[in-house]
Amino acid sequence: MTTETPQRGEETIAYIALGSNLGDREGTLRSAIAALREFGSVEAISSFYETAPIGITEQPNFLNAVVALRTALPPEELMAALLRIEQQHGRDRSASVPKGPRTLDLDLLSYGDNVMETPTLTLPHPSLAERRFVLAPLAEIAPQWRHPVSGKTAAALLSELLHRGGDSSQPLRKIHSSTASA
Ligand code: PH2
Ligand code: MG
Ligand code: MG
Repeated sequence: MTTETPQRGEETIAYIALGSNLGDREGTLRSAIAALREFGSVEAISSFYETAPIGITEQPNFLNAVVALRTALPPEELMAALLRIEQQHGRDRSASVPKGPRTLDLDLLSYGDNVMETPTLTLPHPSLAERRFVLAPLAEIAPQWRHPVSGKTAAALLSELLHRGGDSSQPLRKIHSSTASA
């Protein structure tokens, strides 16, 4: 019941996480948000958060953000569009280390209430609840958003993560969304 893919033409809110830690990070995020407008309407843009790298820590700091996109594209097609936008911004998956530095990373966090797992797409994003660099901007634009499996809000997930000690991606600097918006 929560897993139905909408009919073509029906619109759904998708949340997309953006990250960049190579080149003109802010310019890249702005340009990626502009590119998303081809696939729907951008309803909200978080601040841009400067964050320390998680995982491989020997890489530059990231600039992270989350946007809400109202779209009629089905989830697999939206995911394919995100990969194309990554490529258009210099992302070369064949020549780079997994979880390493990248000009642009676009992760589909959620697509309405969809819960699905295919070889190319897992919804909601499996590590969403573990990453402060995702939850902080998500909770900024959609504190009442609910995880379709746990039923917890973005605000609750962020506060739980912080109570567990968080991770090392606490915001180092925030570029306000009014100045960050594309
Ligand atoms: N993305 C990763 C690995 N580590 N760390 C931060 N702070 N921000 C990211 O977007 C990020 C990361 C792989 O996608
Ligand atoms: Mg990622
Ligand atoms: Mg990714």
